Amino acid sequence: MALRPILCLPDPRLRATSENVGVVDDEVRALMDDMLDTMYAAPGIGLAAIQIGVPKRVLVIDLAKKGELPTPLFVADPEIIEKSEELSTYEEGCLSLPEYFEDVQRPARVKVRYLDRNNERQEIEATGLLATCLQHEMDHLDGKLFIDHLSRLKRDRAEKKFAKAARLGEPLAPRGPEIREKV
Ligand code: K1U
Ligand code: ZN
Repeated sequence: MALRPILCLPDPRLRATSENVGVVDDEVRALMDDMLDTMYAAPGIGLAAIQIGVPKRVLVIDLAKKGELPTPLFVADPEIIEKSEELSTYEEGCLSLPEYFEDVQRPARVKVRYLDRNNERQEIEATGLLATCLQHEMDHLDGKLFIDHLSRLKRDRAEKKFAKAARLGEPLAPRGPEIREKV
């Protein structure tokens, strides 16, 4: 197990498009394990490989709350094969944009095909926070951040805030938002 540093905006590597792994072998499993440890330590509920500087289409998610049994989801080479017309709104955060939270609207339900930790093909139908988190992490694999779903004004403001923090070397500590769906 190893904890890896998480890249923060404006690191240009966050804008890279990640490559499929093709097969989940021991090397990918070791990456998944490091990602899970890094995500738990942050703490967060999801992490994409590019956030630790590895441009592979791999992500991990665990929505279990403090005190609940861990329920990690290991995902490689995911594809959205269905998405709903219906949208839902969550306040999103990102470990690569510490202390920044905004409402984002996305499809309320998605069906995703992927390879699991044992290299087996799986399909998952997700709603609620899991659907949001899967889409957020899959965006990272295409170099997309949740601020790209906001208005130009909000996105520019966020980019300036993080550029300034990087210039000043400000430590922006990761923090969890109050996760709830907007009704
Ligand atoms: O950086 C990431 O991609 C992870 C991100 C995932 C996410 C959060 C909210 C909506 C969509 C996707 C996070 O984990 S931010 C931190 C966070 O949400 C959290 C931290 C501690 C406890 C609970 C939540
Ligand atoms: Zn993120």
